[in-house]
Amino acid sequence: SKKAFIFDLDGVIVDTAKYHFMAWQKLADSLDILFTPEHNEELKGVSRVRSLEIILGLGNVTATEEEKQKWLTQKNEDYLSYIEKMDDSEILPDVRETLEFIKEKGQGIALGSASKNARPILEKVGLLHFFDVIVDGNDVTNAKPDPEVFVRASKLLGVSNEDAIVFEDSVAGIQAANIAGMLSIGIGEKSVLKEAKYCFPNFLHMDTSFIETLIKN
Ligand code: G16
Ligand code: MG
Repeated sequence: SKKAFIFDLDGVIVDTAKYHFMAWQKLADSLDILFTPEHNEELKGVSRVRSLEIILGLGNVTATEEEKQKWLTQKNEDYLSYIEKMDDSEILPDVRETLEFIKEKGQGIALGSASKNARPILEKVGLLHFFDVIVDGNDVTNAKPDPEVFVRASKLLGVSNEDAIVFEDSVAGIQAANIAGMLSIGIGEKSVLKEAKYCFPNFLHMDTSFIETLIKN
């Protein structure tokens, strides 16, 4: 039967984590909060609002709703300015080839991202046309590890959860896939993505024969 291949965006398709980090660091600096690359690990796959809460927590900063809104807007404006010049050189290794292979095999392809900026990013790097379905931060109310984003994607592809395969770089995302009963494939370090059914450092390490097996099973 047809499978649903669901891709996370940040950290799987493109490395936008560095731009998120730059924008959050600028905000943290302005609030005198120490925010390091190590702290940034906690923000992977996490929504914008939740990310701000984590950063404010690091500095024990309390704020009004109005202030928080202002900072969220500021962060996103900075982020948008950093990604403005993004192009296809920022696609992670072998991602395009993997998408092409899955497409040739007639399988469903979806994006399942927490980001509200997912569409313009896919457009900038020239990968938008591969996706039959896009579910992003604008469509869901519950953030990963809640499986809402992936469940919605497989439903839109007309595929059951059992026939869905999720590529994820975050712990929260792997948990979301597992909770939904989907096959979780970690892209990153096995020591971090312990709960993933399979794990690869990147798509260069994933043979097309592995994807063929996923389609057949
Ligand atoms: C991405 C990033 C997160 C970011 C979130 C929201 O998720 O991993 O760090 O906070 O999107 O992004 P935005 O502020 O653009 O709405 P994913 O699910 O693509 O890895
Ligand atoms: Mg991610």
